[in-house]
Amino acid sequence: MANHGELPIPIYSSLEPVYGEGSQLEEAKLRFGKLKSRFLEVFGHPPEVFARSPGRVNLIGEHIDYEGYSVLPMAIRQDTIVAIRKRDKGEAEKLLRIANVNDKYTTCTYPADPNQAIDLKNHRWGHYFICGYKGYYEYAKSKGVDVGVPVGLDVLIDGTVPTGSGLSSSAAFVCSSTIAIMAAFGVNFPKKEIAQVTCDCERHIGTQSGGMDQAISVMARNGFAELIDFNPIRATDVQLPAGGTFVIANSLAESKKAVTAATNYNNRVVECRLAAIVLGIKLGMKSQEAIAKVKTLSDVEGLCVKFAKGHGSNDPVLAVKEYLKEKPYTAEEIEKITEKHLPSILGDNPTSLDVLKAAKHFKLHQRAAHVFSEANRVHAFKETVESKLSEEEKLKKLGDLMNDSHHSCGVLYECSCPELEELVKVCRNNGALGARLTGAGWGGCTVALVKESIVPQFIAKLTEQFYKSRIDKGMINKNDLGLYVFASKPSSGAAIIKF
Ligand code: NG1
Ligand code: MG
Repeated sequence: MANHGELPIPIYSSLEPVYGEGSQLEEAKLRFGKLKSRFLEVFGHPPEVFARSPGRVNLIGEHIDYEGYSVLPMAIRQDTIVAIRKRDKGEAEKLLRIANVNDKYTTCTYPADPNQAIDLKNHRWGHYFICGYKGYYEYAKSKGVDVGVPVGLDVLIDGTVPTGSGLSSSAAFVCSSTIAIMAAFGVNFPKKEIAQVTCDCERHIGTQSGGMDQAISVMARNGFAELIDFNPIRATDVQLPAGGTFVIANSLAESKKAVTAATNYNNRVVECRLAAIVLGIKLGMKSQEAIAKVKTLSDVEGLCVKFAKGHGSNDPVLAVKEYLKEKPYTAEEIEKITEKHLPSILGDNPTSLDVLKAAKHFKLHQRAAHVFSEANRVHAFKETVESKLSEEEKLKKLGDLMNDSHHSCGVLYECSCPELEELVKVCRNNGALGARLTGAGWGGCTVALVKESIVPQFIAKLTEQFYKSRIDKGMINKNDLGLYVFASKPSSGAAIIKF
């Protein structure tokens, strides 16, 4: 099954197709049982239907999805489950009541108006559900579905993807919410379309995200990593070499992406866009119309490759080296090249204006060099997996690519942090073939490629050399270690469960 995006979200009447057998299934049975009784307790009715969507670990291809480039993530077993019930038309209050099994998250209430604005200045955990809610209505309307008058919804959330850790708890939440809402309204759509809707609607939270997280959460298949292409979204199964295991480890530095967007994530999106425009102009784009169409580095890749070919290469990085200076650009310098004010270039997105206000300068050379080289590494990774090399050679090469990716993220994209650097070093010192930050960075997790045979020792070493001091300081509880460092196999994507 090469591209399974055409299929709708599967609907199951039992937990086995999602959670397999053995201890995972037993755990899931307990979780769903608790969720049902808690729902009844909170809302006075049982839920009608459940939806689940997993978190993910990105193996390679960081900060390039929003530039239009393919990435290579896999789903993890940790997921978000949404239990939902549509309130009867007769029930007076038209409210969305969103409760959580975790007491840390107090119940959020929102009006049932799908056109409501999300209050970005006051971040609340329930906002992610509202993203899905708005997304559902926008999309359903565009498909000609009769959405009727909004009704109240009772919702209970149970998420096991650690938050702020680069494992995409946010996409697991938004995707499971959107799918639960769809299921409550009795509609279903092709996965690739849901991946696109959920990507668009998570942007309501204020980050100019790419579509990787939602695409993998919705389209993953058990046992495979996926190569995700964009425009249009497509997923292609990638069978990872048997002898290797990916170990995920949490740096314990929490990345609060929704609140640091202007200086971190969205800043990089803006820098890439400006780099693309400057490159386009330097490589001969003249008409304002053509320049206005340049949004991402992939839009000027053709021109960059053409330039490289003139120098006997295919590598767009050559154009970056030639035309973008290494010293950071000031706004004025860029405006001189573009002959336009930056707010007029970026004004189509209010969060870009926040970036402009916060930015001192723009590192166009570094960001573009990262994006083009990382895009190349994704293809090298897939080609290595599919090559005729021995298992041993494959694993070594994949590890090298992961190390190069991390270096580029740290030095060129500057999205690492001291805790991630320390953890990556500990991983490599203890036998990892490669280790890198995963997800947006600035905190969160690392992913290490480790030979299957040494996984238990490897985790023991990480515990001793990274976590022990943090346990002693009281940052985490020893009994919770399994939540912070674990080996992961590629798990399955989103599902609707009705029983
Ligand atoms: P995290 O921080 O793991 O949710 C984010 C983006 C991705 C991608 C990565 C970096 C969101 C929802 N996700 O992932 O689209 O750009 O950073 O590769 O913002
Ligand atoms: Mg996220």
